[in-house]
Amino acid sequence: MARHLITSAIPYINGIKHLGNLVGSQLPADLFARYQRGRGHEVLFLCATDEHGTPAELAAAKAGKPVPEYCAEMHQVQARIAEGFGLSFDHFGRSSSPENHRLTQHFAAKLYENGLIREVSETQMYSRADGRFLPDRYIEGTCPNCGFESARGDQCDNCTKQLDPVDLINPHSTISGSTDLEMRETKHLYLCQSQMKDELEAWIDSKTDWPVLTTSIAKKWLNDGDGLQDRGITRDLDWGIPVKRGDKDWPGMEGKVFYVWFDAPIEYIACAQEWVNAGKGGDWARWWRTDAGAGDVTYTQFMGKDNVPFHTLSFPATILGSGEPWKLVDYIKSFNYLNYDGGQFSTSRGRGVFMDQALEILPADYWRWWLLSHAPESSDAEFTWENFQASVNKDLADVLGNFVSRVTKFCRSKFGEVVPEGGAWGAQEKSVIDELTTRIRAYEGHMEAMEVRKSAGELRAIWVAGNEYLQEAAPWATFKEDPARAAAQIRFALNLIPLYAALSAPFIPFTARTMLEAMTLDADWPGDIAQALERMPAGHGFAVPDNLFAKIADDSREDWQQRFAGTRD
Ligand code: B3M
Ligand code: ZN
Repeated sequence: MARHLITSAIPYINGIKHLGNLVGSQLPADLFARYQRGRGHEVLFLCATDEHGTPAELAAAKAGKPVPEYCAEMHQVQARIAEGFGLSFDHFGRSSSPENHRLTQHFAAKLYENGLIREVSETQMYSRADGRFLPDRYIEGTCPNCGFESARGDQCDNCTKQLDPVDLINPHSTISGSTDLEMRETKHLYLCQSQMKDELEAWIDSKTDWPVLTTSIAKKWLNDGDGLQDRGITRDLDWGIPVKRGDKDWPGMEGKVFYVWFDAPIEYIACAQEWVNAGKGGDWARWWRTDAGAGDVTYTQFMGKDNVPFHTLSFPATILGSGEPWKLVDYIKSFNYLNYDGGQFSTSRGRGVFMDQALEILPADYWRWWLLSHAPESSDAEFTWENFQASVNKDLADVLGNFVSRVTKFCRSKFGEVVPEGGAWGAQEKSVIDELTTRIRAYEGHMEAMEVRKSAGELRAIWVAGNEYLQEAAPWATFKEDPARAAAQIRFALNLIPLYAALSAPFIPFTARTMLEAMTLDADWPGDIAQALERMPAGHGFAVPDNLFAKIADDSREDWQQRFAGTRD
């Protein structure tokens, strides 16, 4: 049994995420976690809300609530929606947890002891109109790298370059719009990433199996300009983790907090501690400390491409720089963007489908299937309602749903709700077993490699094989001349249902459960396929499930297209 530590990028607390966010990290991470559990491996799957920084402050202000109260509420909301989508986190933590406070302050102390933090007196943008220093996100201006006009102070959304606010051309305050900004002196801590460049580069070079998307972004920022830049890790904000050296005050840093991107990845570790403290697990260290058994853990991270620099450079710099035996990530699966109907998803403009709305209109599995089978892996992908409708109606309703419905209903009408006898498999069944064996082994290969679209394609082909069998065997015709042979055909087809459920569960867990419940079986990953198709012998009782999927009508599609064109709140 292998051990898999899996984390999804932790979503910002500042509102409900859209489907593009979902498919870029949490959903494929869930697919992989469910698959590895299905194969019988030990999995710890963690996610959390990212609660610090200006996004949280801004959203709380907009909601008219104190930040802690806003975060506590939004965490609940996000947790409920995650559950609705079947995201099977072992724990859904909070980056504002006491565990993360302690651990973040601990890392800062270690980095300081190791000479990797320096204090920098710098001048920073102060807004006279707003009466405060402006953190990165409260400043917008033109990106010096690509010329994009709405680049934020911390990163350009257009070219992904990590920025410092002072780099921006024509900066203005996003609170008041004021350009009456002045540079004032303030002291901050910098993480000396540049000192670790060689170590980081060697580590990234050793990851020859990583997706090109991940390594190309890492390499780009590793060698950007003069090379890896030192990064400011503190901010003049009220909300966040107070800057301390372990539990000791940090002279000169009073009233400052750590930068959200410093503490957010540390939450991956703190989340395992929260998981233990919530009474769900016994030992976090065997997942995270190589001196406590984490040496044999395979750690995989999932994230959108804009998060890659922080996970390939900044967070590893924190881990390596601590000089302590923390587990480093083994594999980073990153994603491109999902666009929405001819444009971009936009949280600020309410354009596109958000996670709560998606669940209001259709069951989670419809979305899971479409999103995963169209995951933006090799390039950006686009959601269109036509494509979504076609994919749900064809793959789910016509292929899988129809198969289950025809087989179970035909059996009920001719043999009752028990698996009929009817003798041994013939040539037709054996050829399906051969095809399925090849396809299922290919499916496993794609799932191991986290090739999401290829996995979906193979799974669809596995479903199609069942439909084709049914079409060719035509038990309804066979029944007239040779009822025993028809019984064997139906026994074979019925046995495909629990097989399909086990294989499909990572993609469509709710439907898989319905299928298994109808067959009164538990999921069992198929080893030998011929054997797997003997799980339900003659006499095994089952129930005809309700239709697994309803087709999407043109009317509904058009309604939704209108409704989600933009203007949420
Ligand atoms: N919250 C950004 C995002 O949700 C950020 C990820 C943090 S991962 C440690 O895309
Ligand atoms: Zn740019």
